[in-house]
Amino acid sequence: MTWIAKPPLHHPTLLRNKVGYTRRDYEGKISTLCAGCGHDSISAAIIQACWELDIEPHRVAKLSGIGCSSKTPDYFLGASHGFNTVHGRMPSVLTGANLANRDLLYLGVSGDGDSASIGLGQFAHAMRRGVRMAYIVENNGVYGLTKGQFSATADAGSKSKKGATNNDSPVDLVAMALQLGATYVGRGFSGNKEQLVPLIKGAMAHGGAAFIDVLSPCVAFNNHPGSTKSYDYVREHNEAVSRIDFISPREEITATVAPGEVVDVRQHDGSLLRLRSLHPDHDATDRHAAMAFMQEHQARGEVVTGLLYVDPLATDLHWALNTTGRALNALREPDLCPGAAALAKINASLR
Ligand SMILES: Cc1ncc(C[n+]2csc(CCOP(=O)(O)OP(=O)(O)O)c2C)c(N)n1
Ligand code: SF4
Ligand SMILES: [Mg+2]
Repeated sequence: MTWIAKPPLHHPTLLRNKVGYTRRDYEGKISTLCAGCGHDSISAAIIQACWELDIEPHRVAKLSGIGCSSKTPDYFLGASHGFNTVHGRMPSVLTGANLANRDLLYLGVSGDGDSASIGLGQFAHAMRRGVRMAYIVENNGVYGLTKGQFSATADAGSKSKKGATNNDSPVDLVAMALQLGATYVGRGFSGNKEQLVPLIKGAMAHGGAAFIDVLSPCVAFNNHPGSTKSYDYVREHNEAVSRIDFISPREEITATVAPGEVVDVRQHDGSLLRLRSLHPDHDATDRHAAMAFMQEHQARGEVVTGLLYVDPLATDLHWALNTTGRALNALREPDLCPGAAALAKINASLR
């Protein structure tokens, strides 16, 4: 059915957001992924998040690598900027785009193969440098596109569809993002849209490197008993740390909740993350506590999901490099060439 184009006309009564768009305006082409693939649910959550955030589609740049996961930007935000890069190279291309034009909102979409194998170095440096973006890994524990080989996030002892055992230790991108200095770190599950949509909204509004690892079962190659990335396994072992509500700066804060149950975290743009703690011993604003909490629960075989860590005062690479506040691609010759007198002054200071 992938040759069928979506009809461009929408029903006139469809609900519009504050910038005048319907949810359909945030969709892309018809997906070519396998029916039931977790990645399609993540695309739906991204569409929902951007529509609810009232983001004008032309303000978003979506970049990806190679893989079934990296194909998904074709299926959402069809009116946004997009760049499908080389396998594992999304972070560096996104970094360059972000430095050239800081006025866009950057969405990096990747897979566990794309980010934890060939792109591990790229992932690490984007996180540690604080490149402002929402970096989403659609994690299924296999290379889906190339027919189901174990990826670097496959758990030791987990089994392939044909019964082979994976003996290698897994790379945990959440633990790495925390250690490397990412300032917004969460884990979601493609089967839990209620949790995923606000996680994505918080990441899009975040002022630094935001990372979300989304467990996203591959129904073709990794959804069998013995897999730790199947729908059944994740549902049975999921341990949610918090329930998150995202409140944009324009919304009135009306909910009243008993103190102690809720932590309000205000991000730099004024948006509010309202965290209803489901675990009294989890503090999402303490990086070291978040790491210890996650590793403790992981050792018990639990898959911890929710917002694990956030630094509301996050800074980004532009701040670190002290770049100009205006997008570089908007600077004209008079801005870039200060003139002969300024050059003479610089030369004199170097003599
Ligand atoms: C440089 C390079 N090496 C290898 C490949 C082959 N290749 C394509 S996709 C892929 C793995 C994709 O896995 P993942 O990122 O987990 O995405 P998924 O398909 O599982 O969503 C590989 C190894 C490639 N395209 N380019
Ligand atoms: S092969 Fe797996 S990851 Fe790729 S589209 Fe099919 S279910 Fe999704
Ligand atoms: Mg994969």
